Amino acid sequence: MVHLTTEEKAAITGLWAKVNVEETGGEALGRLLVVYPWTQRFFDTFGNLSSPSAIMGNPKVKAHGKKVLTSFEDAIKNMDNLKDTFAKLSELHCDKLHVDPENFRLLGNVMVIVLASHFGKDFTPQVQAAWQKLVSGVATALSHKYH
Ligand code: HEG
Repeated sequence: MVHLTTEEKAAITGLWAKVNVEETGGEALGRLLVVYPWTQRFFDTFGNLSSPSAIMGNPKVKAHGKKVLTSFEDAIKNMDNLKDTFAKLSELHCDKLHVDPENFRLLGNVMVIVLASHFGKDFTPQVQAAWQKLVSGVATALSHKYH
C-alpha cells in the first residue's frame, strides 16, 4: 500500500488539473505499444499497429488510452483507497482480459515519461516522486485480485 503525504497529494492534483486526458492517455498507451511491443498482443482488434507512426496515429489506441486515463482519474479521487477503487478492474484484467500485471507497472512508468515531456520544468523531482508513488500504487491495486 502506498502512503502519500499531504504535499505529495497536492503535487499530484496540481499537475492533474492541467492534464489533457485524451492526449496524454493516447500518447501513453501508444508509447507502451511501441516501446514494449509484446503488449500489442492484447490489442489485436485495434487494426494497424505495424509501425510507431501507425500506432501513435491509430484512433483505437487513442480512444482506449483516453478510457484508461479517464479511469486513472479514480486513483486521483481515491488516493487513500486504491485497492477497493480498482478491485473490479483488477478482476476484469485478470479473469477476462488475461493481462500480465507487470504491464501495469510498465504503463505507469510510461505515463510518468509522457507527463515529464509535457510539463518540462514543472515536472520537478518532487512532483515526479509523488507520481511514481501513485502509479506504483495503482499497479499494485490492479494486481490485487490476480490469482
Ligand atoms: Mg486496461 C480495458 C483501465 C492498464 C489492457 N482497461 C480497460 C477498461 C478500463 C481499463 C477502464 C475498460 C473496462 C470495461 O470495458 O469495463 N487499464 C485500465 C487502467 C490501467 C490499465 C486504469 C492502468 C493504469 N490495460 C492496461 C494495460 C493493458 C490493458 C497495461 C495491457 C497491456 N484494458 C486492456 C484491454 C482491455 C482493457 C485489452 C479491453 C479492451 C477492449 O477490447 O475494449
